[in-house]
Amino acid sequence: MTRYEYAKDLYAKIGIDTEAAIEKLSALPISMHCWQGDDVVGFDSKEALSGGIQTTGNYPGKATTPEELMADIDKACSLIPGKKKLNLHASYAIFEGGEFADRDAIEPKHFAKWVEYAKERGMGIDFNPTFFSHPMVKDNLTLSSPDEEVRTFWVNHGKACLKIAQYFAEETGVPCVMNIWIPDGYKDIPADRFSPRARFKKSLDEILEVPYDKSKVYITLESKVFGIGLESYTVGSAEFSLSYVNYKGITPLMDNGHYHPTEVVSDKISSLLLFNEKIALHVTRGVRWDSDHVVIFDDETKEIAKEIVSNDALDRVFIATDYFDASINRVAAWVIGLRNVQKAMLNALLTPHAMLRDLQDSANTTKLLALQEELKTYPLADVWNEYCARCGVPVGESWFEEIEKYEAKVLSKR
Ligand code: RNT
Ligand code: ZN
Repeated sequence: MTRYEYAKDLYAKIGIDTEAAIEKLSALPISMHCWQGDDVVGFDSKEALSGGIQTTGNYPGKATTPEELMADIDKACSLIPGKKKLNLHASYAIFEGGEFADRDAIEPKHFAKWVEYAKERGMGIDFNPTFFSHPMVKDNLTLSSPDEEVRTFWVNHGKACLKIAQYFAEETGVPCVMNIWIPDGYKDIPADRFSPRARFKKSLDEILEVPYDKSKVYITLESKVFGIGLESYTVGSAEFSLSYVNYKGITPLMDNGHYHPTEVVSDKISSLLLFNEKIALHVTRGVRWDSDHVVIFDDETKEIAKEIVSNDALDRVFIATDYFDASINRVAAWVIGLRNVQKAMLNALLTPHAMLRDLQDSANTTKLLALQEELKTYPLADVWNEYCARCGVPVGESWFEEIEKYEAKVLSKR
């Protein structure tokens, strides 16, 4: 008997079909954020990263060209099991032959190379307008700016991006999630909290005037609690974002780094599922603040996965990663984080949710706690290794040898 067969029997005894779990996981797309590969720099301007987010560290070998970034994404994908979707930011537009278009004027053709890349790999593409790291971000404001020239520039950026999102969906045949996140806020106590939010609302209304196919593009709005240098007030707060989403029938996006440190996204998922057809997540790891550390196999990541699976919402939740660590090998950072998201999903798929729910409903909380704790030492690793092998990616820590080789051969030469 192999270790997998032994595990399969053990799980069968608690009513879990490991084959079905593996099958479901193989079909679940995880949207992989391109920006881990180059510290959120992009290709359209060499402006320093702004918007109250920060990459820290100076590990050698970051991608500085589209070719390098694509090669690094390929390397990472070869070590990550499961289905991936590519998540791009507008700042990753690829200009050729000396041509350039500013953010308010980008067009689908500036992303043709990415479409070609994704199609060759059978991947869908998600998209994000880039409302930061640009000279038209004035006084840390974009869509909520009182300066009409600034606000209009960013409205036009949003509109341009919506057209590009639809192009991605049409080209790849896979719906595109277009996520709107703006950094707008104030470092110190604002005199007027209302007007910036009113302007943000107006700007979003204007962007959404662009006709788009709702079966092809899902527009999401990501809230935030605060950014670095913007500690006292955030225009796109949780209340603003949820209310706006509700008013326009778009999709809410929760990033688990965007709440107060004792709030957890796992507890918010069920509420949003009750009132939204779809929801979206940025899976990250905040350490004391929205630090965007690499996702690990920790309790909250497992709990988020549990909420998706136990609420039978695998086809209602858009799962994307969002972190940026510049202090370690960036390809490894992708692999570690995405393998952990996958592992957390597998862990949730191997949990007997119906049985546990019955214990809750019959108020048998003693047995519930006992079982929840016993399940923690079930042989998840044996099913995980089987899943990796079937996906054709390295089993266990052997993937790291590939990182060492790639670093020696490619990254260290940059
Ligand atoms: C910032 C948000 C946002 C960004 C990316 C780069 O706090 O999380 O999602 O991380 O768009
Ligand atoms: Zn995010």
